[in-house]
Amino acid sequence: MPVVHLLDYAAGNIRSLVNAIEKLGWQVEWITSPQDVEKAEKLILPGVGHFGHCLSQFANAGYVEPVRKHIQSGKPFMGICVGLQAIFEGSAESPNVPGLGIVKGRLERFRNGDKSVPHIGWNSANASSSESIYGLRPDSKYYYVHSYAVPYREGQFEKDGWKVATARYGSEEFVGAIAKDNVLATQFHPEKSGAAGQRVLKAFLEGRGSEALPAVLDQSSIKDGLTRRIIACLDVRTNDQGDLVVTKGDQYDVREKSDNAVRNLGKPVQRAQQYYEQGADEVTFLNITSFRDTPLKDLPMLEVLRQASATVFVPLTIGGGIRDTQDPETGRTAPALEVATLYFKSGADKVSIGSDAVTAAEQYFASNKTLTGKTAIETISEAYGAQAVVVSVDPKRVYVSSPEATTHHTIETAFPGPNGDKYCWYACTIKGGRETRDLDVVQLLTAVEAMGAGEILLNCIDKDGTNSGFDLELIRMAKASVKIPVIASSGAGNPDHFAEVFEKTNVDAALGAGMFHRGEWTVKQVKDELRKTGLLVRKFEE
Ligand code: 1PR
Repeated sequence: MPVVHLLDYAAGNIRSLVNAIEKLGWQVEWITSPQDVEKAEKLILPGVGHFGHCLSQFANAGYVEPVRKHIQSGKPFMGICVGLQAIFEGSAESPNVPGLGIVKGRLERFRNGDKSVPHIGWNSANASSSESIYGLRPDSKYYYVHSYAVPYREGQFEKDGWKVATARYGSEEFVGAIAKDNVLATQFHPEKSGAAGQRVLKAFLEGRGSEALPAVLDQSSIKDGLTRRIIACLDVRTNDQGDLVVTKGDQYDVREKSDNAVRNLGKPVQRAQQYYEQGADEVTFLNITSFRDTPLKDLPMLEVLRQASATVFVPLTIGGGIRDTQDPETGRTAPALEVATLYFKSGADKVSIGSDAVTAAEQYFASNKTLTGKTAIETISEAYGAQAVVVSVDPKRVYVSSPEATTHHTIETAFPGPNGDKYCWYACTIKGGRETRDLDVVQLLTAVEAMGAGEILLNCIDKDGTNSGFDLELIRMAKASVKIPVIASSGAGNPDHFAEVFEKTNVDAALGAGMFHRGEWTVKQVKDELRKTGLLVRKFEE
Protein backbone atom coordinates (compact mmCIF):
# COMPACT_ATOMS: atom_id res chain seq x y z
CA MET A 1 0.00 0.00 0.00
CA PRO A 2 1.32 3.50 -0.74
CA VAL A 3 1.99 5.60 2.35
CA VAL A 4 1.03 9.15 3.32
CA HIS A 5 2.26 10.82 6.50
CA LEU A 6 -0.02 12.69 8.85
CA LEU A 7 1.38 15.11 11.35
CA ASP A 8 0.14 14.36 14.86
CA TYR A 9 0.43 17.47 16.99
CA ALA A 10 -2.72 16.90 19.06
CA ALA A 11 -5.00 19.05 16.93
CA GLY A 12 -8.33 17.39 17.49
CA ASN A 13 -10.24 14.54 15.97
CA ILE A 14 -8.61 13.00 12.93
CA ARG A 15 -10.05 9.51 12.84
CA SER A 16 -12.37 10.41 9.99
CA LEU A 17 -9.41 11.65 7.94
CA VAL A 18 -7.61 8.34 8.49
CA ASN A 19 -10.76 6.46 7.48
CA ALA A 20 -11.14 8.51 4.30
CA ILE A 21 -7.50 7.96 3.31
CA GLU A 22 -7.67 4.23 4.03
CA LYS A 23 -10.83 3.96 1.94
CA LEU A 24 -8.74 5.26 -0.98
CA GLY A 25 -6.25 2.41 -0.51
CA TRP A 26 -3.49 4.41 1.18
CA GLN A 27 -1.81 3.68 4.47
CA VAL A 28 -1.40 6.37 7.10
CA GLU A 29 1.80 6.73 9.05
CA TRP A 30 2.13 9.21 11.85
CA ILE A 31 4.75 11.83 12.30
CA THR A 32 5.09 12.18 16.05
CA SER A 33 8.34 14.12 16.32
CA PRO A 34 9.99 16.92 14.31
CA GLN A 35 12.91 14.64 13.37
CA ASP A 36 10.46 12.33 11.57
CA VAL A 37 9.20 15.02 9.18
CA GLU A 38 12.04 14.40 6.71
CA LYS A 39 10.89 10.77 6.42
CA ALA A 40 7.67 11.95 4.78
CA GLU A 41 7.28 12.08 1.02
CA LYS A 42 3.64 13.25 1.09
CA LEU A 43 2.66 15.15 4.24
CA ILE A 44 -0.79 16.14 5.47
CA LEU A 45 -1.26 18.74 8.20
CA PRO A 46 -4.74 18.36 9.70
CA GLY A 47 -6.21 20.60 12.34
CA VAL A 48 -9.51 21.64 13.86
CA GLY A 49 -10.43 24.18 16.45
CA HIS A 50 -8.58 27.19 17.67
CA PHE A 51 -5.80 28.73 15.53
CA GLY A 52 -3.70 29.88 18.48
CA HIS A 53 -4.11 26.59 20.36
CA CYS A 54 -3.14 24.51 17.30
CA LEU A 55 -0.28 26.70 16.09
CA SER A 56 1.20 27.07 19.58
CA GLN A 57 1.18 23.27 20.03
CA PHE A 58 2.72 22.95 16.59
CA ALA A 59 5.45 25.50 17.28
CA ASN A 60 6.18 24.32 20.83
CA ALA A 61 6.65 20.78 19.57
CA GLY A 62 9.30 22.09 17.16
CA TYR A 63 7.51 21.49 13.87
CA VAL A 64 7.76 24.95 12.26
CA GLU A 65 11.18 24.61 10.61
CA PRO A 66 10.93 20.92 9.57
CA VAL A 67 7.53 21.53 7.92
CA ARG A 68 8.74 24.70 6.22
CA LYS A 69 11.71 22.72 4.91
CA HIS A 70 9.40 19.95 3.63
CA ILE A 71 7.36 22.49 1.71
CA GLN A 72 10.40 24.31 0.33
CA SER A 73 11.93 21.03 -0.83
CA GLY A 74 9.03 20.62 -3.27
CA LYS A 75 7.56 17.50 -1.64
CA PRO A 76 3.74 17.26 -1.66
CA PHE A 77 2.04 19.02 1.25
CA MET A 78 -1.64 19.32 2.10
CA GLY A 79 -3.15 21.44 4.89
CA ILE A 80 -6.74 20.90 6.02
CA CYS A 81 -8.86 23.46 7.91
CA VAL A 82 -6.48 24.88 10.56
CA GLY A 83 -3.84 23.19 8.35
CA LEU A 84 -4.81 25.71 5.64
CA GLN A 85 -4.86 28.54 8.13
CA ALA A 86 -1.34 27.56 9.28
CA ILE A 87 0.26 28.37 5.92
CA PHE A 88 -0.93 32.00 6.08
CA GLU A 89 0.76 34.70 8.13
CA GLY A 90 -1.66 34.78 11.04
CA SER A 91 -5.23 35.00 12.24
CA ALA A 92 -7.38 37.52 14.07
CA GLU A 93 -8.33 34.60 16.34
CA SER A 94 -4.87 34.79 17.98
CA PRO A 95 -3.13 37.90 16.66
CA ASN A 96 0.14 37.19 18.48
CA VAL A 97 0.60 33.66 17.20
CA PRO A 98 2.35 33.59 13.81
CA GLY A 99 1.49 31.21 10.99
CA LEU A 100 4.07 29.70 8.65
CA GLY A 101 3.79 32.63 6.24
CA ILE A 102 3.98 30.48 3.09
CA VAL A 103 1.10 32.56 1.68
CA LYS A 104 0.73 36.29 2.30
CA GLY A 105 -2.54 37.06 4.05
CA ARG A 106 -4.35 36.74 7.35
CA LEU A 107 -7.61 35.23 8.59
CA GLU A 108 -10.48 37.40 9.75
CA ARG A 109 -13.60 36.53 11.71
CA PHE A 110 -16.83 36.25 9.71
CA ARG A 111 -19.17 39.16 10.38
CA ASN A 112 -22.22 37.88 12.25
CA GLY A 113 -24.58 40.81 11.66
CA ASP A 114 -26.52 39.00 8.98
CA LYS A 115 -25.57 35.36 9.49
CA SER A 116 -24.68 32.69 12.02
CA VAL A 117 -21.08 32.16 13.02
CA PRO A 118 -19.45 29.59 12.88
CA HIS A 119 -20.06 28.93 9.19
CA ILE A 120 -21.17 25.30 9.27
CA GLY A 121 -22.27 23.25 6.30
CA TRP A 122 -21.79 22.54 2.62
CA ASN A 123 -20.50 25.31 0.41
CA SER A 124 -18.61 25.69 -2.87
CA ALA A 125 -14.92 25.78 -3.71
CA ASN A 126 -15.06 27.44 -7.12
CA ALA A 127 -12.00 28.23 -9.14
CA SER A 128 -12.22 30.80 -11.90
CA SER A 129 -10.00 28.65 -14.12
CA SER A 130 -11.34 26.29 -16.76
CA GLU A 131 -9.45 23.36 -15.27
CA SER A 132 -9.99 21.43 -12.08
CA ILE A 133 -7.58 22.10 -9.20
CA TYR A 134 -6.97 18.79 -7.40
CA GLY A 135 -10.32 17.36 -8.47
CA LEU A 136 -12.39 20.36 -7.28
CA ARG A 137 -15.55 20.88 -9.30
CA PRO A 138 -17.87 23.88 -9.54
CA ASP A 139 -20.97 21.66 -9.29
CA SER A 140 -19.81 20.00 -6.05
CA LYS A 141 -20.19 21.11 -2.45
CA TYR A 142 -17.75 20.64 0.41
CA TYR A 143 -18.17 20.57 4.19
CA TYR A 144 -16.89 23.62 6.05
CA VAL A 145 -16.87 24.41 9.74
CA HIS A 146 -15.01 27.52 10.91
CA SER A 147 -15.44 31.04 12.26
CA TYR A 148 -12.35 32.59 10.68
CA ALA A 149 -11.50 32.70 6.99
CA VAL A 150 -9.09 34.30 4.54
CA PRO A 151 -11.03 37.04 2.70
CA TYR A 152 -10.67 36.75 -1.05
CA ARG A 153 -9.66 39.75 -3.14
CA GLU A 154 -9.25 39.06 -6.81
CA GLY A 155 -5.64 38.90 -7.93
CA GLN A 156 -4.17 39.12 -4.42
CA PHE A 157 -2.96 35.52 -4.34
CA GLU A 158 -2.87 34.89 -8.08
CA LYS A 159 -0.15 37.50 -8.52
CA ASP A 160 2.13 35.22 -6.47
CA GLY A 161 1.23 32.20 -8.59
CA TRP A 162 -1.45 30.69 -6.34
CA LYS A 163 -4.62 29.15 -7.75
CA VAL A 164 -7.62 29.83 -5.57
CA ALA A 165 -11.08 28.24 -5.23
CA THR A 166 -13.52 30.38 -3.30
CA ALA A 167 -16.77 30.12 -1.39
CA ARG A 168 -19.30 32.77 -0.46
CA TYR A 169 -20.97 33.11 2.96
CA GLY A 170 -23.51 35.92 3.04
CA SER A 171 -21.74 38.82 1.37
CA GLU A 172 -18.23 37.54 2.20
CA GLU A 173 -16.11 35.70 -0.34
CA PHE A 174 -13.27 33.69 1.16
CA VAL A 175 -10.58 31.17 0.27
CA GLY A 176 -12.01 27.64 0.16
CA ALA A 177 -8.87 26.04 -1.26
CA ILE A 178 -5.51 27.31 -2.45
CA ALA A 179 -2.78 25.55 -4.41
CA LYS A 180 0.60 26.14 -6.00
CA ASP A 181 3.23 23.65 -7.17
CA ASN A 182 3.54 21.01 -4.40
CA VAL A 183 1.14 22.71 -1.95
CA LEU A 184 -2.63 22.23 -1.56
CA ALA A 185 -4.65 23.57 1.34
CA THR A 186 -8.40 23.37 1.93
CA GLN A 187 -10.48 25.29 4.44
CA PHE A 188 -13.17 22.62 4.06
CA HIS A 189 -12.84 19.05 5.31
CA PRO A 190 -12.41 16.72 2.32
CA GLU A 191 -12.73 13.72 4.64
CA LYS A 192 -16.25 14.85 5.60
CA SER A 193 -17.31 15.94 2.12
CA GLY A 194 -18.60 12.65 0.72
CA ALA A 195 -17.48 11.58 -2.75
CA ALA A 196 -16.58 15.16 -3.72
CA GLY A 197 -14.06 15.32 -0.88
CA GLN A 198 -12.70 11.84 -1.61
CA ARG A 199 -11.96 13.06 -5.13
CA VAL A 200 -9.83 15.91 -3.77
CA LEU A 201 -7.90 13.65 -1.38
CA LYS A 202 -7.33 11.15 -4.18
CA ALA A 203 -6.03 13.84 -6.54
CA PHE A 204 -3.59 15.02 -3.85
CA LEU A 205 -2.40 11.49 -3.08
CA GLU A 206 -1.94 10.75 -6.78
CA GLY A 207 -0.28 14.10 -7.45
CA ARG A 208 -2.86 15.36 -9.93
CA GLY A 209 -2.74 19.10 -9.28
CA SER A 210 -4.69 20.12 -12.31
CA GLU A 211 -6.71 18.39 -14.98
CA ALA A 212 -9.56 19.08 -17.36
CA LEU A 213 -13.02 19.53 -15.88
CA PRO A 214 -15.60 16.92 -16.93
CA ALA A 215 -17.19 17.80 -20.28
CA VAL A 216 -20.64 17.85 -18.73
CA LEU A 217 -21.28 19.64 -15.46
CA ASP A 218 -24.51 19.71 -13.48
CA GLN A 219 -25.46 23.31 -14.26
CA SER A 220 -28.26 23.41 -11.67
CA SER A 221 -25.72 22.73 -8.90
CA ILE A 222 -23.31 25.50 -9.93
CA LYS A 223 -24.55 28.05 -7.45
CA ASP A 224 -22.51 29.82 -4.87
CA GLY A 225 -23.33 29.75 -1.21
CA LEU A 226 -24.18 27.63 1.75
CA THR A 227 -26.71 24.88 1.06
CA ARG A 228 -29.72 24.05 3.24
CA ARG A 229 -28.49 21.33 5.56
CA ILE A 230 -30.64 18.24 6.09
CA ILE A 231 -29.76 16.05 9.06
CA ALA A 232 -30.96 12.52 9.78
CA CYS A 233 -31.22 11.76 13.48
CA LEU A 234 -31.04 8.33 15.06
CA ASP A 235 -32.28 7.96 18.63
CA VAL A 236 -30.48 4.86 19.86
CA ARG A 237 -31.04 2.72 22.94
CA THR A 238 -30.96 -0.87 24.11
CA ASN A 239 -34.26 -2.69 23.79
CA ASP A 240 -35.60 -5.16 26.35
CA GLN A 241 -33.68 -8.00 24.61
CA GLY A 242 -30.41 -6.11 25.06
CA ASP A 243 -29.93 -5.13 21.37
CA LEU A 244 -28.90 -1.63 20.41
CA VAL A 245 -31.71 -0.32 18.16
CA VAL A 246 -32.80 2.85 16.43
CA THR A 247 -35.99 3.91 18.11
CA LYS A 248 -38.34 6.87 17.89
CA GLY A 249 -40.78 8.27 20.38
CA ASP A 250 -44.02 10.14 20.26
CA GLN A 251 -43.33 13.16 22.43
CA TYR A 252 -40.35 11.19 23.75
CA ASP A 253 -42.30 8.03 24.65
CA VAL A 254 -40.53 5.27 22.71
CA ARG A 255 -42.63 2.33 23.91
CA GLU A 256 -45.32 0.80 21.68
CA LYS A 257 -48.88 1.34 22.98
CA SER A 258 -49.82 -2.29 22.17
CA ASP A 259 -47.17 -4.32 24.04
CA ASN A 260 -45.02 -1.68 25.78
CA ALA A 261 -41.93 -2.87 23.87
CA VAL A 262 -39.25 -0.36 22.83
CA ARG A 263 -40.08 0.66 19.23
CA ASN A 264 -37.47 -0.96 16.98
CA LEU A 265 -36.76 0.85 13.73
CA GLY A 266 -33.57 -0.84 12.64
CA LYS A 267 -29.86 -1.07 13.25
CA PRO A 268 -27.90 2.16 13.85
CA VAL A 269 -24.95 1.60 11.48
CA GLN A 270 -27.12 0.35 8.61
CA ARG A 271 -29.49 3.27 9.03
CA ALA A 272 -26.65 5.78 9.05
CA GLN A 273 -25.25 4.26 5.85
CA GLN A 274 -28.68 4.35 4.21
CA TYR A 275 -29.20 8.04 5.02
CA TYR A 276 -25.68 8.87 3.83
CA GLU A 277 -26.50 7.24 0.50
CA GLN A 278 -29.75 9.21 0.31
CA GLY A 279 -27.76 12.43 0.61
CA ALA A 280 -28.05 13.32 4.31
CA ASP A 281 -25.68 16.22 5.01
CA GLU A 282 -25.00 14.99 8.52
CA VAL A 283 -25.99 12.10 10.75
CA THR A 284 -26.70 12.49 14.46
CA PHE A 285 -26.81 9.64 16.97
CA LEU A 286 -28.50 10.30 20.30
CA ASN A 287 -27.86 7.72 22.96
CA ILE A 288 -31.17 8.47 24.65
CA THR A 289 -30.89 6.48 27.87
CA SER A 290 -27.29 7.21 28.69
CA PHE A 291 -28.33 9.16 31.77
CA ARG A 292 -28.98 5.75 33.35
CA ASP A 293 -25.54 4.38 32.62
CA THR A 294 -22.11 5.65 31.84
CA PRO A 295 -20.75 5.92 28.32
CA LEU A 296 -17.49 4.56 29.69
CA LYS A 297 -19.35 1.26 29.84
CA ASP A 298 -21.25 1.92 26.68
CA LEU A 299 -18.91 0.16 24.32
CA PRO A 300 -21.54 -0.81 21.72
CA MET A 301 -22.22 2.89 21.09
CA LEU A 302 -18.52 3.52 20.54
CA GLU A 303 -18.47 0.58 18.15
CA VAL A 304 -21.45 2.07 16.29
CA LEU A 305 -19.41 5.20 15.74
CA ARG A 306 -16.30 3.29 14.68
CA GLN A 307 -18.24 1.35 12.10
CA ALA A 308 -20.34 4.25 10.84
CA SER A 309 -17.32 6.55 10.45
CA ALA A 310 -15.56 3.99 8.27
CA THR A 311 -18.15 4.34 5.51
CA VAL A 312 -20.17 7.48 6.20
CA PHE A 313 -18.16 10.48 4.99
CA VAL A 314 -20.33 13.27 6.33
CA PRO A 315 -20.13 14.76 9.82
CA LEU A 316 -21.27 12.53 12.67
CA THR A 317 -22.60 13.92 15.93
CA ILE A 318 -23.04 11.84 19.06
CA GLY A 319 -25.11 12.85 22.06
CA GLY A 320 -26.05 11.26 25.34
CA GLY A 321 -24.18 11.10 28.62
CA ILE A 322 -21.57 13.76 27.85
CA ARG A 323 -20.86 14.95 31.39
CA ASP A 324 -18.48 14.27 34.26
CA THR A 325 -19.08 10.58 34.85
CA GLN A 326 -18.15 8.11 37.54
CA ASP A 327 -16.50 4.96 36.27
CA PRO A 328 -18.52 2.15 37.92
CA GLU A 329 -15.51 -0.16 38.01
CA THR A 330 -12.97 2.12 39.66
CA GLY A 331 -15.17 4.76 41.27
CA ARG A 332 -12.98 7.39 39.58
CA THR A 333 -14.73 10.41 38.06
CA ALA A 334 -13.99 10.76 34.36
CA PRO A 335 -14.31 14.40 33.28
CA ALA A 336 -16.72 15.17 30.42
CA LEU A 337 -13.71 16.00 28.24
CA GLU A 338 -12.47 12.43 28.64
CA VAL A 339 -15.89 11.03 27.74
CA ALA A 340 -16.02 13.29 24.66
CA THR A 341 -12.48 12.26 23.69
CA LEU A 342 -13.60 8.61 23.67
CA TYR A 343 -16.31 9.55 21.19
CA PHE A 344 -14.02 11.70 19.04
CA LYS A 345 -11.45 8.90 18.90
CA SER A 346 -14.20 6.56 17.75
CA GLY A 347 -15.14 8.78 14.82
CA ALA A 348 -17.46 11.50 16.11
CA ASP A 349 -16.97 15.00 14.69
CA LYS A 350 -19.18 16.74 17.23
CA VAL A 351 -20.61 15.86 20.60
CA SER A 352 -24.05 16.94 21.70
CA ILE A 353 -24.71 17.85 25.31
CA GLY A 354 -28.23 17.81 26.76
CA SER A 355 -28.91 17.51 30.48
CA ASP A 356 -25.49 18.70 31.58
CA ALA A 357 -25.89 21.94 29.60
CA VAL A 358 -29.06 22.73 31.57
CA THR A 359 -27.35 22.13 34.91
CA ALA A 360 -24.37 24.24 33.81
CA ALA A 361 -26.68 27.08 32.71
CA GLU A 362 -28.50 27.01 36.06
CA GLN A 363 -25.16 27.35 37.84
CA TYR A 364 -24.10 30.12 35.45
CA PHE A 365 -27.13 32.24 36.40
CA ALA A 366 -26.90 31.30 40.09
CA SER A 367 -23.30 32.60 40.12
CA ASN A 368 -24.17 35.89 38.41
CA LYS A 369 -23.01 34.71 34.97
CA THR A 370 -19.58 33.51 36.07
CA LEU A 371 -17.73 31.28 33.64
CA THR A 372 -15.80 28.66 35.61
CA GLY A 373 -13.93 27.15 32.67
CA LYS A 374 -14.77 23.75 34.14
CA THR A 375 -18.11 22.84 32.54
CA ALA A 376 -18.36 20.15 29.88
CA ILE A 377 -19.12 22.78 27.25
CA GLU A 378 -16.14 24.96 28.17
CA THR A 379 -13.58 22.18 28.49
CA ILE A 380 -14.58 20.41 25.26
CA SER A 381 -14.90 23.66 23.33
CA GLU A 382 -11.45 24.73 24.54
CA ALA A 383 -9.85 21.45 23.51
CA TYR A 384 -11.68 20.65 20.27
CA GLY A 385 -13.11 24.01 19.19
CA ALA A 386 -16.62 25.46 19.49
CA GLN A 387 -17.70 23.74 16.27
CA ALA A 388 -17.34 20.37 18.00
CA VAL A 389 -19.86 21.22 20.74
CA VAL A 390 -23.58 21.04 20.06
CA VAL A 391 -26.13 21.70 22.77
CA SER A 392 -29.26 19.59 22.44
CA VAL A 393 -32.31 21.28 23.94
CA ASP A 394 -35.47 19.42 24.97
CA PRO A 395 -38.05 22.14 25.66
CA LYS A 396 -41.73 21.93 26.56
CA ARG A 397 -44.34 24.65 26.19
CA VAL A 398 -45.71 26.23 29.38
CA TYR A 399 -48.83 28.36 28.74
CA VAL A 400 -49.49 31.55 30.67
CA SER A 401 -52.27 34.12 30.47
CA SER A 402 -49.90 37.08 30.08
CA PRO A 403 -46.15 37.84 29.95
CA GLU A 404 -46.47 39.29 33.48
CA ALA A 405 -47.55 35.88 34.80
CA THR A 406 -43.96 34.60 34.63
CA THR A 407 -40.39 35.86 34.84
CA HIS A 408 -39.48 33.76 31.81
CA HIS A 409 -39.14 34.85 28.18
CA THR A 410 -42.58 34.51 26.66
CA ILE A 411 -43.99 34.70 23.16
CA GLU A 412 -47.50 35.42 22.00
CA THR A 413 -48.57 32.25 20.26
CA ALA A 414 -50.94 31.64 17.37
CA PHE A 415 -51.77 28.30 19.01
CA PRO A 416 -53.36 29.06 22.42
CA GLY A 417 -53.20 26.49 25.21
CA PRO A 418 -56.03 24.23 26.42
CA ASN A 419 -57.42 27.04 28.62
CA GLY A 420 -57.17 29.63 25.88
CA ASP A 421 -53.87 31.10 27.17
CA LYS A 422 -52.27 33.15 24.41
CA TYR A 423 -48.74 33.28 25.78
CA CYS A 424 -46.19 30.62 26.45
CA TRP A 425 -42.60 30.09 27.45
CA TYR A 426 -40.45 27.08 26.78
CA ALA A 427 -39.17 25.21 29.81
CA CYS A 428 -35.94 23.24 29.54
CA THR A 429 -36.01 19.60 30.60
CA ILE A 430 -33.34 17.05 31.48
CA LYS A 431 -33.07 13.26 31.36
CA GLY A 432 -34.94 12.94 28.10
CA GLY A 433 -37.85 15.14 29.16
CA ARG A 434 -38.42 13.34 32.43
CA GLU A 435 -37.62 16.37 34.61
CA THR A 436 -38.70 19.95 33.85
CA ARG A 437 -36.52 22.79 35.14
CA ASP A 438 -37.21 26.42 36.01
CA LEU A 439 -35.02 27.62 33.13
CA ASP A 440 -36.27 28.84 29.77
CA VAL A 441 -34.84 28.25 26.32
CA VAL A 442 -33.59 31.82 25.86
CA GLN A 443 -31.73 31.60 29.17
CA LEU A 444 -30.22 28.25 28.24
CA LEU A 445 -29.17 29.39 24.78
CA THR A 446 -27.53 32.61 25.89
CA ALA A 447 -25.69 30.77 28.67
CA VAL A 448 -24.33 27.99 26.47
CA GLU A 449 -23.31 30.45 23.75
CA ALA A 450 -21.31 32.34 26.38
CA MET A 451 -19.69 29.06 27.47
CA GLY A 452 -18.48 28.34 23.95
CA ALA A 453 -21.07 26.02 22.39
CA GLY A 454 -20.88 26.08 18.60
CA GLU A 455 -24.38 25.01 17.58
CA ILE A 456 -27.86 24.37 18.99
CA LEU A 457 -29.94 21.26 18.27
CA LEU A 458 -33.40 22.57 19.05
CA ASN A 459 -35.89 19.78 19.73
CA CYS A 460 -39.44 20.34 20.95
CA ILE A 461 -41.17 17.73 23.09
CA ASP A 462 -44.66 18.98 22.14
CA LYS A 463 -43.87 18.44 18.45
CA ASP A 464 -41.68 15.32 18.58
CA GLY A 465 -43.10 12.47 16.51
CA THR A 466 -46.30 14.36 15.64
CA ASN A 467 -45.58 14.72 11.88
CA SER A 468 -47.24 18.13 12.14
CA GLY A 469 -44.29 20.35 11.18
CA PHE A 470 -41.65 22.21 13.15
CA ASP A 471 -42.50 24.67 15.94
CA LEU A 472 -41.76 27.84 13.97
CA GLU A 473 -42.50 30.10 16.94
CA LEU A 474 -39.89 28.35 19.08
CA ILE A 475 -37.35 28.41 16.25
CA ARG A 476 -37.79 32.16 15.62
CA MET A 477 -37.37 32.86 19.31
CA ALA A 478 -34.22 30.74 19.50
CA LYS A 479 -32.71 32.30 16.38
CA ALA A 480 -33.31 35.78 17.76
CA SER A 481 -31.44 34.98 20.97
CA VAL A 482 -28.09 33.64 19.68
CA LYS A 483 -25.59 34.06 16.82
CA ILE A 484 -24.45 30.43 16.68
CA PRO A 485 -26.27 28.16 14.19
CA VAL A 486 -29.57 26.55 15.21
CA ILE A 487 -30.80 23.19 13.90
CA ALA A 488 -34.61 22.83 13.81
CA SER A 489 -35.81 19.47 15.11
CA SER A 490 -39.06 17.69 16.03
CA GLY A 491 -42.26 17.45 14.04
CA ALA A 492 -41.07 16.93 10.45
CA GLY A 493 -43.61 14.78 8.64
CA ASN A 494 -43.04 15.54 4.96
CA PRO A 495 -40.78 17.54 2.60
CA ASP A 496 -43.08 20.60 2.77
CA HIS A 497 -42.29 20.94 6.46
CA PHE A 498 -38.60 21.35 5.60
CA ALA A 499 -39.41 23.92 2.92
CA GLU A 500 -41.63 25.76 5.40
CA VAL A 501 -39.02 25.97 8.14
CA PHE A 502 -36.40 27.32 5.72
CA GLU A 503 -38.78 29.79 4.11
CA LYS A 504 -40.49 31.09 7.24
CA THR A 505 -37.53 31.24 9.64
CA ASN A 506 -33.83 31.89 9.21
CA VAL A 507 -32.86 28.56 10.79
CA ASP A 508 -29.53 27.08 9.73
CA ALA A 509 -30.36 23.39 9.33
CA ALA A 510 -33.30 21.03 9.77
CA LEU A 511 -33.45 17.53 11.18
CA GLY A 512 -35.87 14.66 10.66
CA ALA A 513 -36.17 11.27 12.30
CA GLY A 514 -39.46 9.34 12.31
CA MET A 515 -40.51 10.12 8.73
CA PHE A 516 -37.19 8.69 7.48
CA HIS A 517 -37.15 5.66 9.79
CA ARG A 518 -40.72 4.67 8.96
CA GLY A 519 -39.85 4.85 5.25
CA GLU A 520 -42.49 7.50 4.53
CA TRP A 521 -39.98 9.80 2.82
CA THR A 522 -36.31 9.61 1.91
CA VAL A 523 -33.74 12.33 2.48
CA LYS A 524 -33.37 12.54 -1.30
CA GLN A 525 -37.09 13.25 -1.72
CA VAL A 526 -36.85 16.07 0.82
CA LYS A 527 -33.91 17.59 -1.04
CA ASP A 528 -35.59 17.22 -4.45
CA GLU A 529 -38.59 19.07 -3.08
CA LEU A 530 -36.45 21.87 -1.62
CA ARG A 531 -34.62 22.21 -4.95
CA LYS A 532 -37.99 22.59 -6.72
CA THR A 533 -38.91 25.46 -4.43
CA GLY A 534 -35.65 27.21 -5.35
CA LEU A 535 -33.69 26.41 -2.18
CA LEU A 536 -30.05 25.47 -2.61
CA VAL A 537 -29.26 21.90 -1.56
CA ARG A 538 -26.30 19.59 -1.98
CA LYS A 539 -26.78 16.78 -4.45
CA PHE A 540 -25.49 13.36 -3.50
CA GLU A 541 -22.47 12.31 -5.53
CA GLU A 542 -21.50 8.66 -6.09
O1 1PR B 1 -29.12 14.55 28.35
O2 1PR B 1 -26.85 14.82 27.45
O3 1PR B 1 -27.64 12.58 28.18
O4 1PR B 1 -28.51 13.64 26.13
C1 1PR B 1 -29.60 12.81 25.87
C2 1PR B 1 -30.05 13.10 24.49
O5 1PR B 1 -31.07 12.17 24.15
C3 1PR B 1 -30.64 14.49 24.33
O6 1PR B 1 -30.13 15.06 23.15
C4 1PR B 1 -32.14 14.25 24.18
O7 1PR B 1 -32.68 15.13 23.21
C5 1PR B 1 -32.20 12.83 23.67
N1 1PR B 1 -33.38 12.09 24.16
C6 1PR B 1 -33.55 11.63 25.40
N2 1PR B 1 -34.72 10.96 25.47
C7 1PR B 1 -35.27 10.98 24.26
C8 1PR B 1 -36.54 10.36 23.87
O8 1PR B 1 -37.00 10.50 22.74
N3 1PR B 1 -37.17 9.63 24.79
N4 1PR B 1 -34.66 11.95 22.17
C9 1PR B 1 -34.44 11.72 23.43
C10 1PR B 1 -34.70 13.14 21.65
C11 1PR B 1 -35.56 14.14 19.83
C12 1PR B 1 -34.93 14.11 18.54
C13 1PR B 1 -35.86 13.56 17.51
C14 1PR B 1 -36.56 14.74 16.96
C15 1PR B 1 -37.15 14.52 15.61
N5 1PR B 1 -35.32 12.94 20.48
O9 1PR B 1 -33.78 13.36 18.56
O10 1PR B 1 -35.05 12.90 16.64
O11 1PR B 1 -37.57 15.15 17.86
O12 1PR B 1 -38.17 13.58 15.65
P1 1PR B 1 -39.31 13.57 14.54
O13 1PR B 1 -38.68 14.08 13.28
O14 1PR B 1 -39.70 12.13 14.40
O15 1PR B 1 -40.39 14.43 15.08
P2 1PR B 1 -28.03 13.92 27.61
